[in-house]
Amino acid sequence: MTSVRVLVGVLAMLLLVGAAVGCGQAADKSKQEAKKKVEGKAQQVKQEAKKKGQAKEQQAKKQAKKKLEQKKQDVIKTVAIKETDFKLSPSTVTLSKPGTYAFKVEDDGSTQHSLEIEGEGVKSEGGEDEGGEAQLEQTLDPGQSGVLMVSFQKPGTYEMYCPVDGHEQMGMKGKVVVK
Ligand SMILES: [Cu+2]
Repeated sequence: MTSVRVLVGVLAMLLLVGAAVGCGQAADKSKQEAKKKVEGKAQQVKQEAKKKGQAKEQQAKKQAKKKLEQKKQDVIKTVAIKETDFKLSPSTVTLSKPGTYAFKVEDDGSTQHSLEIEGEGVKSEGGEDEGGEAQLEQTLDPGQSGVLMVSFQKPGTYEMYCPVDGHEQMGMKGKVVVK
């Protein structure tokens, strides 16, 4: 009888120990799961932040592109003017309507030249602006070119010439007709 009691006692102890170990393992398991959960969430937050950052960057890029396109649209046309010693080519430029135009001026001569356009209604865009005239910011060296942005605010005939000493009198002049 005694041995049976001992056996029961041992079995009961084993069961208890087993339960305790099982409990511990379960606790470990739930700890690990909690850790996994936290890590997973942190990663998710990180990824979302990354996504947000990328979206923001893309939006900024889009806006910059839009702005650039808007600026391009504002310029109705680019007009090429070649300057030689001492002529403007073409010497008459005809534009279909008032608005902003880009004059791409190239010095094809062997001395320095520049370009100025004047008349009531001329507004310089970015260059020197003294009211009624627009002048290329720089004097061009032979082979060099520059862009003069000009806004014509109304139809009319405008003067254009090279403002370098005496060049206008030598023939470096022409006109811009705005329809
Ligand atoms: Cu000149």
